[in-house]
Amino acid sequence: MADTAFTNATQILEPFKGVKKVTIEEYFTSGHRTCQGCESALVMKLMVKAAGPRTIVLGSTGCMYVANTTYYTTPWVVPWMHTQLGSSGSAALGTAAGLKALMKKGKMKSEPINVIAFCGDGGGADMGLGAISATLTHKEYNSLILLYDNESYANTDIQLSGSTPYGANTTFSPPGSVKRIIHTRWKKNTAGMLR
Ligand SMILES: Cc1ncc(C[n+]2csc(CCOP(=O)(O)OP(=O)(O)O)c2C)c(N)n1
Ligand code: SF4
Ligand SMILES: [Mg+2]
Repeated sequence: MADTAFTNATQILEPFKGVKKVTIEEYFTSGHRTCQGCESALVMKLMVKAAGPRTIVLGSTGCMYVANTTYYTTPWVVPWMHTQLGSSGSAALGTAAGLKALMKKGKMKSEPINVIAFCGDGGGADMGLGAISATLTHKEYNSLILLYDNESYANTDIQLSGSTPYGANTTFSPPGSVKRIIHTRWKKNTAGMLR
């Protein structure tokens, strides 16, 4: 039976005003093997705290997939799915469209569910830029794409990405005694391009 109450609504989330107001519930918890002090893991932890429990997370290949889902372990408390390196946009759109269809047909309760697809800078600023661009053209589906930018292809040993800043020392741009600066491109303005 079709659900006539379907509205395709977005969740209204109140911002945490101050560190003491941040919820103690964890939706990204222990069980990962990121480097100590990993900033990208902190992004995941805080992102899903802000989004709340009615959230589906999709993650493209990279550190936040590989180090977070070592065989038979995961820190994700909310539903999570891996997607291919360049397909965070497609995964977000497909999931949002799937939820919309199921809710419209009355096959699941009609309620706002956050669909958040994350990607690294290699996955989002380089490889998956086209898919993200296409997803942004579909206003009829609710999804969010979060690019965590560690300014390199970190998971495969810190190679240059389009997001790597000028002069950075990476495995593809090691400084030497003859040439101190190997990487001479400026960082890509991904958010600006997409806007
Ligand atoms: C199509 C494809 N090409 C290459 C790889 C190998 N690969 C796995 S993770 C990764 C690095 C991804 O970098 P980024 O998206 O910036 O995420 P980070 O590892 O920095 O978190 C690469 C190149 C892959 N998995 N798929
Ligand atoms: S290499 Fe990967 S796991 Fe380590 S700090 Fe960087 S993003 Fe985190
Ligand atoms: Mg990266």
